[in-house]
Amino acid sequence: MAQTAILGFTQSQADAKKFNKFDVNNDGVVTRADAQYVDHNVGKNYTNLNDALSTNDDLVAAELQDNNSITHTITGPGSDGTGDSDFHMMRVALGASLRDGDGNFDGQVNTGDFNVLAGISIPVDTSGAKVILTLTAW
Ligand SMILES: [Ca+2]
Ligand SMILES: [Ca+2]
Repeated sequence: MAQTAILGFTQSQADAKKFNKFDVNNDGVVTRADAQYVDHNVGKNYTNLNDALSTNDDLVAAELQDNNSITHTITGPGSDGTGDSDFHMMRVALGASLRDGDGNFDGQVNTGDFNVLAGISIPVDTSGAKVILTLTAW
């Protein structure tokens, strides 16, 4: 027998309660802000009390694979052995709206991203000299 409604809800009410797990900041849309949310929680584990107390972020929402740890690499150090990572899943969900090298998640790839990736702060070069970077943050 096909189920046409969830007990206590009409189908339209149940549909309205559906959510997209990639909307990790729960603002109703999946954007680069969700990727940034996952990114700044990489390395945390929502079952670790110190990690949970270290942020106001919802670590359960940022952990997309349901394996406790929030990861950003699919192999090697920092990976969880699943062959995927939370950030990679977010990246796939965003597609072309998250560009390679967009380290500050503003939709542009420029010197601002270099500063983020290098962990430094330098003045913007206004001399007209071109800086060509090929960066991949993930
Ligand atoms: Ca969102
Ligand atoms: Ca950027």
